[in-house]
Amino acid sequence: MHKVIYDTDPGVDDAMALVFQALHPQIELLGVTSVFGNSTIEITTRNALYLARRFAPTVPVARGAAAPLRRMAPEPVNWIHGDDGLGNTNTALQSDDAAAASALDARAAHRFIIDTVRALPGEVTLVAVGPLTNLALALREDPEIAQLVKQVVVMGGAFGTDGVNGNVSPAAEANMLGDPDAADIVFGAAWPVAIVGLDVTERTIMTTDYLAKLRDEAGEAGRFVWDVSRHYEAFHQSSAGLGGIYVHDSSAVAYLLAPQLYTTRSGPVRVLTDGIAAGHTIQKPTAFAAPAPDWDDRPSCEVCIGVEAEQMLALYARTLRGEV
Ligand SMILES: [Ca+2]
Repeated sequence: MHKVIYDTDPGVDDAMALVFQALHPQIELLGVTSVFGNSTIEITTRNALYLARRFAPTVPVARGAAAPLRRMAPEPVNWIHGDDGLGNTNTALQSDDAAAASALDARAAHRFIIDTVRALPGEVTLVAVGPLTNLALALREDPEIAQLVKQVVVMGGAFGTDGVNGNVSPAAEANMLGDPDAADIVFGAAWPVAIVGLDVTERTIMTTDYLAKLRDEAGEAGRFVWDVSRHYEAFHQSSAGLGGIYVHDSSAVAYLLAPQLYTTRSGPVRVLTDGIAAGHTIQKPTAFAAPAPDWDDRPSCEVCIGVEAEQMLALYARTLRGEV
């Protein structure tokens, strides 16, 4: 059983990954923490509340950071996730905002993370699929939590294994550029970190046929995933000519549930924090012989460099159909 805090900036693929976690019997969601990223903190928090209420009704939601540690908040990427952050379905907009706000946990997200980790030492996994600001703030306020967290699984980064180094700039993946300082802090802390980046998420594609099958065979969750992904799929079609969508955030959940589906490479990871390549992730693989002082004193991370994509997609579909 995995006890999970889901740190997220919903976001279409965030929503699809929340459904995945809510329906998988080996995941116990302890909380959902919001962060700016795909949209403003107001919209991502509203979406997190909506998603939790609909798919994980007893799970608390805590509002997180509105901006990165040292930068301006990025503009919402409405052309990818829709004006409402959920593919222009406007489902969350129709919810009762007053009731939703009163359901928010009183604590800030980073405080919620600290309290939950301290209450369950060694048991909590952080699945982080947005900019890593909340995790960095938690470390800053209570550095000892690094020793108390079971595992951190991050969706983010790109390590160039297929020649891909980014998606929002030629050098950076979106969550890394969202807060490069926070990412460099999180990858440098003494907790076990696995990084699920574009090297595997862009090799895992939900085709239109796959999504249509979910719609027809996976009940309410399948219909929701279909509806919420229409605008997102149109973006993938127009920008990459893809007949489907890349599987970003749900890949972090799949790694947690089935790490055997992923090939990983060990070694410390740095994130460039300034300049034209800000947000660029660079690992020093353990096998790399030359000294590299900026990496060598940092803990090793597991970076995903290969995936059994068909098996990942089958796991997601089985989970939504209630067959796990
Ligand atoms: Ca996300």
